[in-house]
Amino acid sequence: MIAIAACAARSLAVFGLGASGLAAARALIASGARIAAWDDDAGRREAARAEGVPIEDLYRRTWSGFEALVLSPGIPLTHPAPHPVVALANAAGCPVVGDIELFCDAEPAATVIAVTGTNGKSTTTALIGHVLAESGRRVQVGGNLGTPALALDPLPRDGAYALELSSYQLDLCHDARFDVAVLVNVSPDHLDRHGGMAGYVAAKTRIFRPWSRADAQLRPVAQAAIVGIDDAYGAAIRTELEREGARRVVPISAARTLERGVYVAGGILHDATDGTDRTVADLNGIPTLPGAHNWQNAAAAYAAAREAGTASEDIAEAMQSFPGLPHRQEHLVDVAGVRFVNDSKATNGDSAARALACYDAIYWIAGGLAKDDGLGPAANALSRVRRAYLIGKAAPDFAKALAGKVETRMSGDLATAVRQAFEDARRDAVSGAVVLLSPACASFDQFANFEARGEAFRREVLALAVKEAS
Ligand code: UMA
Repeated sequence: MIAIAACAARSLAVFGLGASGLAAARALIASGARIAAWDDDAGRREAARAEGVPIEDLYRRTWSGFEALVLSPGIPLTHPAPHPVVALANAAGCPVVGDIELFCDAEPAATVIAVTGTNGKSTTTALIGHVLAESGRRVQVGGNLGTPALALDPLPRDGAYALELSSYQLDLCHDARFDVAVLVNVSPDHLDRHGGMAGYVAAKTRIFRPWSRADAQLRPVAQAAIVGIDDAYGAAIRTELEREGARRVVPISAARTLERGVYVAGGILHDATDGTDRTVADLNGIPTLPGAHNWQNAAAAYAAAREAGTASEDIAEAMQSFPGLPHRQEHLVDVAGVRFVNDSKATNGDSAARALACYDAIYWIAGGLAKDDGLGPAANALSRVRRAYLIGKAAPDFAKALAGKVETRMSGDLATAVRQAFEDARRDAVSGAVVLLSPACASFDQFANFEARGEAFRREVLALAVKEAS
């Protein structure tokens, strides 16, 4: 747990007692803050009360005594409308902050590497953590990825934190600063929450807020900005950062060679950060980093690890043993020549399109709760899809969008989709057949979250494997 000395004896409201809110409440109590916490869910309140978190109804409290509201990232801050508790804080002139702001208030001595982006930020963060750990560094990995930032262990100056930050978390950052800040890519996502693309991009760019000159001199490494420039948003942000000149800027690309920066061409990772092009690693043989989108993640992770002081050769070697992450193009098992891949984390069309580019004969399970742009880029990435198995609320709309492009089946639920996709793949007997769960949708119509959806897929697939083996 991170101690936040700056919060000792401060009076704070904490709203939301899920993973991040509870971690914040624990860290604040341990740091000597006076807190009043609340959650709309009675079960969450009781669980927190049972471990000693002071519970008070924040809808009925006088707000003048609070110095800040610590808000959980999933609770609406500004759009579509501020949550009523946020409105109470705003009316009382009480600043609204998140757990990442508190983490930075704790002034961690170690290097803080923060990673954001629309897609690939979890993989990039995990890869950075893996590379640093393999090179002998003490490292803690968390944030949006899973372990809340305030639940991580304190680290000495030569350690490093790798934090995945969502746009929700960045929206709640005001003075938070990070040593190495990484933006992997930007494409439309979470637009309802940020009031449109401008709000989303503004939240993402908060990751690059520079240290003051005096503070920068006290940090363990020089401040750096790693920016993916394969999309127009990232390219514009890079230009702006270079114009500002506060951070060293390292552009990265998986789409073109760069005279200066880190790029991947044909799966070969190149480091040209100082203007001299050096070949660093061959990514083609790393099974946990398939596809060009993972080249982008690897380039970002490489650049971040370099800026954090890791040697090129050590990074290249450690990448080879990256174990990958669950629910992100996770190879589960091969049954009767059919490969099953769990990409439940693909909650938008952009992410699904990236997975659809990686396999040759795809039996594609898609659907759930669609985003505003429906299938988005996935609707044009169908050349290797042999059939689509549609589930959840989005199924009728996706069937219309795919009509005339690819044959679809209205599977309805995941278990049916797995069964139908396997039967078809086995009957077709083409080489390289893959049953791919890459839904291009949120999961909330049928599952608690994408992890639950991925675990349900895993259970269905393993049951099928057992049945086939018996
Ligand atoms: N709540 C209320 N009132 C409301 C809404 C929610 O009281 O109107 C309460 C809920 O009852 C619950 C709590 O708020 O107890 C949930 O807070 P939360 O949604 O912020 O979730 P946490 O459990 O704190 O998890 C958060 C991140 N969740 C979100 O941003 C939605 C987790 O990211 C993250 O792993 C965790 O902190 C630790 O840092 C998940 C996520 O889905 C994976 N992230 C989004 C994404 O990746 O797209 C941004």
